[in-house]
Amino acid sequence: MFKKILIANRGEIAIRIMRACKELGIRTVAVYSDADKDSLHTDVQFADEAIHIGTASPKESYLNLDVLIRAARASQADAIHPGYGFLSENASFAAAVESALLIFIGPSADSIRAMGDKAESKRLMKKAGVPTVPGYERLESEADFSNAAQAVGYPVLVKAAAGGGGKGMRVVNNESELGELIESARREALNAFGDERLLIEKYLPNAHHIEFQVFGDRHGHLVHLFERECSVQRRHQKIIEETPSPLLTPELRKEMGAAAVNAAQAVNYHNAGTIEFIVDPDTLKFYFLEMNTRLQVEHPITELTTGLDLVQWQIRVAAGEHFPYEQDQLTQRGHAIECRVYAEDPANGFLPSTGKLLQYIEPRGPGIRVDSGFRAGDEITHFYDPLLAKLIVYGESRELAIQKMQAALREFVVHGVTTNIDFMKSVLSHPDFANGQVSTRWVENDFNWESPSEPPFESLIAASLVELLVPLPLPGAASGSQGPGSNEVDPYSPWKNPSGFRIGS
Ligand code: MV4
Repeated sequence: MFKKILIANRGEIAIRIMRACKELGIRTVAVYSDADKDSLHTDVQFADEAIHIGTASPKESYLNLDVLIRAARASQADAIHPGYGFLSENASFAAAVESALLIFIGPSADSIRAMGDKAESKRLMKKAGVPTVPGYERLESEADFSNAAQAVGYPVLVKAAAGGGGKGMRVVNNESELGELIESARREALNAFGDERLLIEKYLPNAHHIEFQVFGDRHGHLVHLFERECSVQRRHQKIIEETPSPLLTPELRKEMGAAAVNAAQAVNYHNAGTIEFIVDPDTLKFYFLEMNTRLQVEHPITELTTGLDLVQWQIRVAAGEHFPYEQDQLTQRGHAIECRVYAEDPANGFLPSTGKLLQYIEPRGPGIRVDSGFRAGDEITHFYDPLLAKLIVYGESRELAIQKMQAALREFVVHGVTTNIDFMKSVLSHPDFANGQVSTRWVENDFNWESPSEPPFESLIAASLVELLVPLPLPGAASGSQGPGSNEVDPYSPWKNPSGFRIGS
């Protein structure tokens, strides 16, 4: 097993990975930029060492391959965990890590490369018998595009061949729009990926986004860990994820799971990965979209319903261990939901909200998990993702999980920055959500949110002052008393003496 792992990331995911390392008895190396000098992920309670890697600009720190590999070497780490985002899906980074005789905790550089190109991965999937959306690749002339669109039938979707995540994507409703939208999609694709190749697909307007977690070891054993329903999203930013998906039947789940395993096997996949599908709710047909060759933000809901620690297993299989469970030994139990608490203002076009976290109290209780990289007093800056915390709950059923999430959101206290907490409460209490009838367009097209009217600014100031300045008394304790038990005739009361130990008998 590894003795020391460098975590090439920041915030909540760096902390999540460090917790797994501690549990496995592995030492941890944090890295940080100028902006993260005092960030929680560098704290001694999580990291054994912390290495400064550059300026606040990601290009000069968390995206700098050379500096990260040098830091791993200098600290004598055996392996690097990339987390999600940053360099996690950069095939050159994975290759450079291995060239430096370190272990990349993730798939091979070849798997990352094969799945990185959408046109290429789509061709691979078709060959492997994984359903893909009807469409055409390798289009050159205007006539090629026009014929392809005609053949699949409008509306069509124009996508960038090089990348994913919705960049360079255009819905084309009829022939007259085609030329212009191809031009703008080309420009955007060239800008984002340095590659202007496009493909055309049949557009599925009411699709659900359902992804399957896959997991493989280095010995060719590969399973799926069921699905996550991620349709509640806005501008390709996910907001709420849950598992199981309310849309899937046991038969469809089995079929999609088998397709996900096939997809991953086609690129000799090992470690954690995710196969994204869209599902047409009318026909219940499913189609491969892309593969994310990394751990995902929403992995905790899979952990809560399967009972597995995905990050621990990522580390263990990277070190060469066998993944010990067969597909038929793996089960889903209960229901889990994740809400992404963002520092943003839903009433103002979801603009990021920056500032000092004046007050920050996470909800607690049975079945509640909070993954966050912040504590009260921290500064939320514009340099990085505005994700404040992931609130994850487990309930025996979907209804109970929704109720628990509602209560937990009400308990979450954040002062100093604006958050989407009220927005999410409102989504969770919408009948469409209760019925599980939410497609990827729902938040933007069908959900009309009105922010609750705010209390006057003066009362907010007064309330904040009270919270900051007035010390809270112990419940039931008059000032100067011996504590809550002092009136009782309990000879074992810890209040009998200041140390809490009994003196004599
Ligand atoms: C689609 C689609 C409908 N039809 N393809 C969005 C990002 C990229 N992963 C592909 N995406 C989509 N492809 C066809 N043929 C709808 C989406 C889509 C989407 C997919 C997953 C999650 C959120 C989404 C939001 C809008 C559109």
